[in-house]
Amino acid sequence: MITMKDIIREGHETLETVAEAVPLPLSDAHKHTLLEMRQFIINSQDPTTREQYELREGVGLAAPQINRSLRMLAIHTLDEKYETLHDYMMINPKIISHSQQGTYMPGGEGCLSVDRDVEGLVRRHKKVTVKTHLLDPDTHDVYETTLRLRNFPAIVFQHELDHIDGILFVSKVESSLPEISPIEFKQPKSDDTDDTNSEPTNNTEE
Ligand code: K1U
Ligand code: NI
Repeated sequence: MITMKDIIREGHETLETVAEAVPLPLSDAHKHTLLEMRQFIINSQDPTTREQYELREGVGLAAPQINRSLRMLAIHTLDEKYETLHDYMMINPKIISHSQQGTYMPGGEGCLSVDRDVEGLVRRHKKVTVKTHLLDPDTHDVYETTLRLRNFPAIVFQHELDHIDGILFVSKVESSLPEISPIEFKQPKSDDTDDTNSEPTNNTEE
């Protein structure tokens, strides 16, 4: 099980190194690592497990953060409207196109490899189209696909992609971004809202 002890921190050379492409077909060892990375994120989002193992809550994790210099990453998060689950284990992802429009996290970004609050905003593409191999969490099959991500999931993806390119968000912060708009997060649903279909759906890729 991955815990905070396995996560390397700012200053470690692996976090400043461009990671190597992952050989395909995916080895059982690399499959295991990616599944463990996804499980870490899920554990970190469960209040009981988070407290028991003293985890920091996260929505993504890239292999270099556990000192594996490989182009693999996991994302497990709802979108900014709390409607769609984005659950991906990506191998050798590439941005094939992106919007001209930019966006940013209104309160700045955080990182499990950075143990301090960093003030400032990080410019990101609002939409990205990503070609990647995905590991299926149920069948453990690997397949190639194209994903279209926008807003919060797109920001998380770009943050994780930076990790596999040896870049930390701290090197990208700007004090203000007046020409672009931040992501708007919907207020989390309260119990008294009358929404007959409030379960998140899974993002479907093509
Ligand atoms: O890569 C990492 O260190 C994970 C990092 C990813 C990330 C954070 C913020 C913007 C983009 C990417 C985190 O998950 S930090 C925790 C976090 O931001 C968060 C946790 C729970 C709910 C919502 C956000
Ligand atoms: Ni990070």
